[in-house]
Amino acid sequence: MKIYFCGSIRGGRDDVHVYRRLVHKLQSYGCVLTEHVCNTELTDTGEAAALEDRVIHDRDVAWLQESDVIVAEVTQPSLGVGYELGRAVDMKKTVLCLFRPSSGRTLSAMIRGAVDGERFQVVDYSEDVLEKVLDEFFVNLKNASEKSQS
Ligand code: 6IA
Repeated sequence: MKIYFCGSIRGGRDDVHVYRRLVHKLQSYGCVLTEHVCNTELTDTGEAAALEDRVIHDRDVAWLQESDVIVAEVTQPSLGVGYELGRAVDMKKTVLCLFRPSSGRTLSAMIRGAVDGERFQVVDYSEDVLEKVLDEFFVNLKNASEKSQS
């Protein structure tokens, strides 16, 4: 299974420790194409590597296309994550968005409002149940895919 993980980079790196835990757990389900998102050396100026923005964009869109599932941590608002989610909806991908209400923020209506009871989900969670939330999501995903094959 190919997993595309989204998390804020230039939108701010406050939650990088959460991204690390999520990516670590996601790696038990498959290959995470975007492991760099949880790199603690990557700053919000995004200059850790000399990749041009166009190259980053085109490579990420290709990875999105290639992925089986997209998991996004959406607590820290990020234009790039919002853009990736919009593209993912257009590609009819299965998407899980994770939001921490304890942040005191209110999630964008364009993300919360995209929930369709089918492919696009938003789960409000807290860090202490992070692994459990992912376990539930992937078990349901597996059951749904087995059902559609039988
Ligand atoms: O607007 P933001 O920078 O917060 O957007 C973050 C999202 O866009 C992430 O989910 C990434 O998938 C994608 N993204 C943004 N910047 C980069 C990037 N910069 N590299 C890869 N994906 C990115 C250079 C970092 C370097 C380690 C290659």
